[in-house]
Amino acid sequence: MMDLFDAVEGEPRDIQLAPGAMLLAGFARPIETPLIESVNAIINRAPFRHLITPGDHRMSVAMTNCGRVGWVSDRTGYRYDAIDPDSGNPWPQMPAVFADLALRAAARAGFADFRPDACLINRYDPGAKLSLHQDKDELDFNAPIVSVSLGLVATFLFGGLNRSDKTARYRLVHGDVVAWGGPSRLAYHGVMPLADGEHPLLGAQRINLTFRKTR
Ligand SMILES: O=C(O)CCC(=O)C(=O)O
Ligand SMILES: [Mn+2]
Repeated sequence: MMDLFDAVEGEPRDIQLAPGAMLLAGFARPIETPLIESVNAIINRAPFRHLITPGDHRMSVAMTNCGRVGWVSDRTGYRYDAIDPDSGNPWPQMPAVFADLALRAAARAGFADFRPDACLINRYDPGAKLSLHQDKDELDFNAPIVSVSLGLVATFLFGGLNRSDKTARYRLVHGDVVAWGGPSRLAYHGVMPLADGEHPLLGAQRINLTFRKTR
């Protein structure tokens, strides 16, 4: 396990997790306020909800989306959909501050011209977790995934291309960005159960923004 626990929080630095996978520590920190304001505007129109998996399991992470399409799950499967199934309306537009962050972070990680059309917004309350999975519902695997952490600290698991590959653990703090693409695009990853705590800006939760180019 790579130990990042003694690193200085909020100090920008880049760490390679694997070929094509970079942790940009503190990258989103300078725009924390507009990011949080944008999240609040989105969840006003498209509130967080706990999706049901095809296996009839209620996800512990609460989710919503912005962008042209949003990631949804129900008993029939996973998909990207232009309509929020809860409201029947299109998802809120992707704010410019989101698209710009995703573009800049991807470029810094080595992926030029990243134009995501979906942003999945995850809310982890203490105890919520995301089991090891691949992001593979997109049609375009040439584009990376860009993931932004806000709020409480999480332990992120990052493995290889097979579920059984060994995973490394990374501590993600408020403002960290992880980008994975190229040879790591289909790497297995997940989030350990969130530890309780109180973040000065977000309270007892972690918010994650995951940018995807779906087509
Ligand atoms: O919360 C995270 O850091 C990862 C989220 C994720 O993997 C996903 O939404 O697919
Ligand atoms: Mn994922």
